[in-house]
Amino acid sequence: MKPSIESVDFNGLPAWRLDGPRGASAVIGQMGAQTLSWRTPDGRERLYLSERAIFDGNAPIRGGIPVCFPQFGALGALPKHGFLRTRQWSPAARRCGDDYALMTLETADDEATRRLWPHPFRAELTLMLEADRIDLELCVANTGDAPFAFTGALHTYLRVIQVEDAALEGLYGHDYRDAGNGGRITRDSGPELLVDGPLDRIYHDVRRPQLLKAGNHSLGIQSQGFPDVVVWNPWVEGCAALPDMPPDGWRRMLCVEAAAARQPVTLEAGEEWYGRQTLVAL
Ligand code: TA6
Repeated sequence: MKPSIESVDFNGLPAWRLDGPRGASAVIGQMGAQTLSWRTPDGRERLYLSERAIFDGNAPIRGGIPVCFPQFGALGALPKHGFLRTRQWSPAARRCGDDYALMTLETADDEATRRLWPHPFRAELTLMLEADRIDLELCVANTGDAPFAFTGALHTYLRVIQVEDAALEGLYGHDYRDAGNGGRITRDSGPELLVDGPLDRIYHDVRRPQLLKAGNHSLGIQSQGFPDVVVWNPWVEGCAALPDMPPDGWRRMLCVEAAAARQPVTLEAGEEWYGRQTLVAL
């Protein structure tokens, strides 16, 4: 079957389904331009989406790949993770070739965003699906006549069978801000990161790719433009405090996020910025 893109209903919300080569597929929602599913040709779902995620068109959706902008987390006065993840985006481009399907959604400032954040901007999110790989690219343009600064992330929820058996390579030797330890800056000193408790870390200036080893289903993770990598797992108690997660949800996910969090990005008037995260099934 040739790659194609069609409009679908996803838990009652408008979305697009991308069918890629060799049976790969992805779903991207209109709300938040959030990638909600990515299946590789082996039929395996690679993203975690909570069974208790809320699809009311207003609340952030727990799982997939939320787009956080213009604020990462609670690092400022805006709503947590900014306001793009709950906005309705518009389709801007779609293209299919023999070995890919690509969809771009866009959004821009309006009265509602300017009430929260007074800057004119345009944002585009492009999802490109290939057989064993997805690329997500966020492009932000400053359409005003004064500079602005932002933080943000592609808040990727990766699905794992059992997080205690997973290991993340590639962060060795990097400093991270440990939100679980009062924001202390710590240097990672293990060749691989194992998850055996709550994790909420911002790794700084990561230039190497990461490798998530989860059973015999490994995933390569690479980013460009985003200097930081955030690793998050709420573990048992943290998960219990999240009403939109099932009690064992923590076990099925690990967030490995491409982020610009430590240092805000400054965009001059008329300038554009790009950040990309690539996931490759190995
Ligand atoms: O990226 C990690 C993080 O900032 C954590 O601190 C955690 O709260 C998570 O994001 C989820 O945030 P949310 O607002 O979606 O519940």
